[in-house]
Amino acid sequence: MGELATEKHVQYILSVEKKKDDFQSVVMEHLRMNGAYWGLTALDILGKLDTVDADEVVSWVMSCQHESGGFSGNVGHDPHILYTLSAVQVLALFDKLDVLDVDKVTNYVVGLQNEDGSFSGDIWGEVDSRFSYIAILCLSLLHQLDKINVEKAVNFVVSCKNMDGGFGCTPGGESHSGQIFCCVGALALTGSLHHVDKDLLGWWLCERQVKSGGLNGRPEKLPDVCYSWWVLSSLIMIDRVHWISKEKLIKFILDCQDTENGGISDRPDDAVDVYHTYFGIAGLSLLEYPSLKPIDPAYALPVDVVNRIRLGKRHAI
Ligand code: GRG
Ligand code: ZN
Repeated sequence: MGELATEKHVQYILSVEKKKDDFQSVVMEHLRMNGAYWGLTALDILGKLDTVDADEVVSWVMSCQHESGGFSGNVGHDPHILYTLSAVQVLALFDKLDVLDVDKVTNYVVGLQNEDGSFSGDIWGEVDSRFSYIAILCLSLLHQLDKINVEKAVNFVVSCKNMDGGFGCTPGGESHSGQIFCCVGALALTGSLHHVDKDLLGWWLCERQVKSGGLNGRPEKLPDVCYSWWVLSSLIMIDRVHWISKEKLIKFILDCQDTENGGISDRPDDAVDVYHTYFGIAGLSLLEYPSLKPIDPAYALPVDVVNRIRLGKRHAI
């Protein structure tokens, strides 16, 4: 089995962060904030965040904030809760949360909670359990979770639970590993994991491992490196990670590397991108691959960053 081509991946991520006008950058323009979170978190897990100019990143992030308090995917675009979380996470990576007007960001997120406890993604009102997780994580990072109705938020997430133990994007929606990560994460962050049937969900999740060792997102679908994050982090949060073969999954992720030019793809021999590079490296971190910083499965940030934030709260009290 090959090894993780750490140095190549660092070079690949740095080159993507710099290139502003190639094809991938053009299609990614509107979600550059998410891209920044993926690339920078991957660099941090690899122990190479110091190769980036923190001030430059922080000032670009802040130039994406709107009057409403929310952040957009890039300068001049519309704000959305998806980009607001990425902005907060990037600032957390650099230990720069203090540049934020916390009340302003908090008010933006609080304003997106609906009467039934669910969250809309932006002013247009789309509701999805992804946004519940994002709102809860964002406010947890800012120590402002008490500003929303947590009980109602949890009830909405629980209402997205299905007979198979999984979760969908809204009540009645088909179980999908991505939504399961969001719902389990939201329940973990609010101390509500007792709502999960761990054996039933663990069974559904471990069945996502296919012959090649990779994980798929739903029954009958192809394996994809990003599910090494969505499925694996969920299994860890419910203490059932020993139900899959870690060795086989490590091999699948390593087989998806471009060992010549760096980067990781969704499946072996496909084209690499920064999204799958991040989730491949984050998956390996969850699998305790050597020399990688451990990542927290619920916060989706390196454990040392999460500890720094938790410690900050204790000092504030
Ligand atoms: C902080 C890590 C982090 C996330 C923020 C945006 C978000 C919260 C979570 C997204 C969860 C999600 C729905 C992930 C799934 C993404 C994905 C690969 C969707 C593809 O779905 P299909 O149906 O593909 O196109 P399959 O694999 O089912 O064929
Ligand atoms: Zn994918």
